Amino acid sequence: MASPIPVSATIEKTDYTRWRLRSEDGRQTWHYLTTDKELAAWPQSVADKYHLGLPTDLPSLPPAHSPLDAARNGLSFFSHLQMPEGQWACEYGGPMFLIPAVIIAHYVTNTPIPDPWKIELKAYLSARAHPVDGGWGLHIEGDTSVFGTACNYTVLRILGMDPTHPVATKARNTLHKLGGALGSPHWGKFMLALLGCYAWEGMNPIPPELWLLPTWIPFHPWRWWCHNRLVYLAMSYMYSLKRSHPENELTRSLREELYTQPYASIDFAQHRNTVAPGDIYHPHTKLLDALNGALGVWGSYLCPGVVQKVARDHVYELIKREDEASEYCCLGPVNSPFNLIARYFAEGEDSDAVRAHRETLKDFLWVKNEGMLVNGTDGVQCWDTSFLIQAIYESNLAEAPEYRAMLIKALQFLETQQIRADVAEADKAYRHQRKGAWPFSKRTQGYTVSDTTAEALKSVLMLQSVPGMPQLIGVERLQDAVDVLLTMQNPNGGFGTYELARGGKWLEALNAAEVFGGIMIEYEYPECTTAVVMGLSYFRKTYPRYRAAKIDNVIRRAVAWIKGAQRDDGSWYGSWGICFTYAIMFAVEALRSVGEICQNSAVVRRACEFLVSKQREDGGWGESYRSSETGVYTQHRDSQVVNTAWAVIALMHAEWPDVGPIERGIRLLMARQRGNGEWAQEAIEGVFNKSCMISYPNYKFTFTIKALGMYARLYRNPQLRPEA
Ligand code: LAN
Repeated sequence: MASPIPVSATIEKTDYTRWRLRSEDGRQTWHYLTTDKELAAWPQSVADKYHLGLPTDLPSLPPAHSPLDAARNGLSFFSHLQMPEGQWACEYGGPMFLIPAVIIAHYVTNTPIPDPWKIELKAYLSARAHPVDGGWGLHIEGDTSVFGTACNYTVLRILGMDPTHPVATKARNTLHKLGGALGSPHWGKFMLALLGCYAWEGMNPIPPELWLLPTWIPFHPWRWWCHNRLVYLAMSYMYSLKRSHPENELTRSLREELYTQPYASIDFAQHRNTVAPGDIYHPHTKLLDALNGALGVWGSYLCPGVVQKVARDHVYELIKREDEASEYCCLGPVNSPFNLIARYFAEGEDSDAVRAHRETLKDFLWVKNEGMLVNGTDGVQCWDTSFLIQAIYESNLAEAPEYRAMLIKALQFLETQQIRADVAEADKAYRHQRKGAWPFSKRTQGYTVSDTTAEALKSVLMLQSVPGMPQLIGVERLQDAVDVLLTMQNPNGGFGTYELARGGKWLEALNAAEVFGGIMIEYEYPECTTAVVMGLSYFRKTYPRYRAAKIDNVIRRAVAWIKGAQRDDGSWYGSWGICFTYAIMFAVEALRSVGEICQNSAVVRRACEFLVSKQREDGGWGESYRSSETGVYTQHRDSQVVNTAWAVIALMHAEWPDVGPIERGIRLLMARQRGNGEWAQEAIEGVFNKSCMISYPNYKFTFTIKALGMYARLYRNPQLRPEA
């Protein structure tokens, strides 16, 4: 077995006492201070230290003798991490293809990379290299893949790591064992082609001309899930130009390092469909291969140059609309750097758009003990803030004076982050209504999501119902949020993420990304559907007259959809958290809100029986990310605090008649708490597109505190010893 690389011996680090996290109107960016004057003027906060893995020196708290003590201790710790603007920030890493997208974009657009970033990016990739083979996977816990290894190896070289460095050597050897970069999936090939380290003729086509088709065509790109649509939008622009970074010493060298044969001898056109078997999650269908073949002929021989130009110009207009509607932040960390490259190719270095993009890329960067990484979004601000508010409310602590200031700040944050206007000419940009919505991250990013809007709406309603709480968000604005939610229900009653489903499920047959599942269209999700049911239910309680018939109808159909989505074994498949435990928690809450609990509902009983059957010896629950990949409940090696919190919340909502399993779960949560009130980071919590995992580090606080607090409220806070 290969030996692990002694990281400390070979990897440089910056001085961690110099990093600071700033938040301005929800925009979070890390800064490395260089002068003593700066350091004196801007002290490091507890939150900075915590995120960087430095000692926080928070005191030990009195030991918890009851679940409420434990919830309070958790809150005491977590309150120190609140940002001055009122939100909670955290790392949002996991995916291992985001650093390549951002760093390759820097390189291709001649955007300087500051030295402290270079040092910490190299440190992060070194820390996250697979301990045995030295490669990288699709995500931090995944098996080594060609995509992860080829792209992150390339990043290390861009950042100045020598090919003879032990980290680079080990990764390259592994890449070669896997067949070299020829086996990269589509997005990997694309990034290497931009750099000039893969030939454009080896790419399956991404023609911008698709955007010129009439919109009634069932596979027109406007119908695709927005993440897929916007990544392919930018890709199609660059594909059509077939422009690469000019050859230089580094790219010439990479051309030889990345492959198992001399670059000049490779017939790239033969490798469009070469993908390393270990990388594939969603294999090509015959339909996709046929379409790729036809589009290849179209692009090479049939498409008149003028049509290409018209298509490219049209796509460029759409890219500009995306930039402007998001203040250059963009939907996510792939289309953002890709849009930067498109704008750079079209307008050159000195354009305002290029400058603006260079700034906003910083919104995606994060620094932690292991180094610098790229987050899955420009933060988790609104989402985690909503869950913290709900945790306190469900624990019956919202009126406690000691949390008042923290809650007011959280409410103030949500007040500032509601989206107040629709996108200009929304139809032309294929954008959904957004006025009144809350985004996942910050207002300026500008995307409504059904459940981020609903969770924030619910949280605001909860807080504003607390006596003496300032009424920061007036009824019109709450109605705006309701209005958006009411536009987001699909004909079958379920809710997707950002938009209505615009295309048929058969479109998944055209999924060209190879490494992800469920990427082509909006699907309905129990998590999103539940959140909307809950948001609307809270609203209806407070404002029973506004659009009452419509709201009743939407809730009724949503609940019916949730029931219909239950699997035969009583579970629901979760798409955004791991996995069944997550979705069951949501579904059961929605059912409870319409009065269905174990005593009167077979649906709820079956869900709880499923959960109880998965409880482990130590009283906890622990689900592996393999559940998300395979669709089969898979136990993690260990119980997990976050899964346990989700499971006991579900059982409590459902009023599972036997308190035994719930109490054993609660004891596990108490036993895992540290003396200062925190919980340690365990396995990765979240997922997208079935195959890629993503971290939600704040869940170990928000859901755990909620579980403990709910237990205290429902079972009169008995004295409990932590041990099971
Ligand atoms: C997210 C993050 C939040 C998440 C929830 C709100 C939790 C969910 O309930 C709905 C979907 C949503 C908004 C979501 C969708 C997909 C995202 C944006 C992500 C998982 C974070 C990163 C991911 C994005 C697709 C990553 C970039 C990769 C591509 C395949 C483009």
